[in-house]
Amino acid sequence: MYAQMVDTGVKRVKSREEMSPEERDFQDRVDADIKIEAKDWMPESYRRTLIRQISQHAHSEIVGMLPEGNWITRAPSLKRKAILLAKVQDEGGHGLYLYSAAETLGLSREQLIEQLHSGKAKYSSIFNYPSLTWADIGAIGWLVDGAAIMNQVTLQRCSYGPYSRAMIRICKEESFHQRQGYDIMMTLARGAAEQKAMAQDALNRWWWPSLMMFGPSDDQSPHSAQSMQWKIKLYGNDELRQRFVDQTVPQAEYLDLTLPDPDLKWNEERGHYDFGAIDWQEFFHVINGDGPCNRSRLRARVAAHEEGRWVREAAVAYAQKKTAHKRTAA
Ligand code: BYC
Repeated sequence: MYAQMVDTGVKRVKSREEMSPEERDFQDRVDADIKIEAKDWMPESYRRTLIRQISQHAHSEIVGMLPEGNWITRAPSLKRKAILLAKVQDEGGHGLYLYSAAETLGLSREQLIEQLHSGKAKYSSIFNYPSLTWADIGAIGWLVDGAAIMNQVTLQRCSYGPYSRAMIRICKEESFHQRQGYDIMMTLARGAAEQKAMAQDALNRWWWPSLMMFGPSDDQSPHSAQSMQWKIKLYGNDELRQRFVDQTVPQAEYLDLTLPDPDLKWNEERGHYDFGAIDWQEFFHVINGDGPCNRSRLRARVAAHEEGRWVREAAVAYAQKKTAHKRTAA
């Protein structure tokens, strides 16, 4: 059943015969769609893969607050400002659920944050691009949240209970986020010529990085085969990317905007859109720390953490005071 697979990261998936009895039992539970919980036995590499993926996801949520936070003070109306504030706050909340899910696997929040700040842990490539105009806030909501949902809806059914439950809540909020982005794009696309041009320019800049969010092609993805065997991932990167393209093309048509890909066309035989080649060199530059905003994003996160230190210390001091007070009263 589990064919031996070799991929570029040379991570081979174990055949059933190669598994230990514990690993076989574990795989049987995964295959039967029984959720794995924090205290259950799990292979060490399952635990490590989850910590990597969930913490990368958590970091993406809080780093993702930065490009949008950039426009809170410059939103074009009070209504848009209130909506954007709520969205950015939601992303912080998503980070919180995800850090909590990662903590169930044995690492503390401080350790996870330290991995982000030291550059050891990745976060989504997409947040290393700048948000230059108000239309970028529309494009981020429409495309970035749209790509995120495409991936996350499937993660609601992943094998690890705490991650799957966090995703259910996150997905509900993400679909609002996507609609607010599309609403901004619709307003701009139906507005003055300058507004429509601004929307087109944002689409031109965010389209390809959004496709890169799904990760390298399956034949270049070292983790996919194992993660799919363990149902940490339900689908490969290419399948989700294709679904996103198929979903987004009609939405762009409705806006009367043009996707920046001359090779994009409907393929009757496949029943999908064909699309042009992704610049993987750019992707690998970005995930290796050399994107347009990598350094400033990390600087901003580290500064926010330092500036918030007194709040964390005050909360701990207050909790200790309360406990001491209860003890004396008892
Ligand atoms: N960016 O073997 P692969 C959001 C890395 S935020 C950076 O395919 P995997 C939102 C990958 O980590 C959405 N790195 O890996 C927030 C690995 O490197 P390492 C975030 C990437 O894990 C605010 C290497 O490339 N969503 O919703 O099987 C505002 C090989 O890749 C990326 C999630 O995090 C990337 N795009 O699959 C608005 C979803 N892609 O770790 C919106 C959860 C790949 O070996 N994560 N890499 O050094 C996943 O589903 C999977 O981790 C991925 C990658 C599909 C992203």
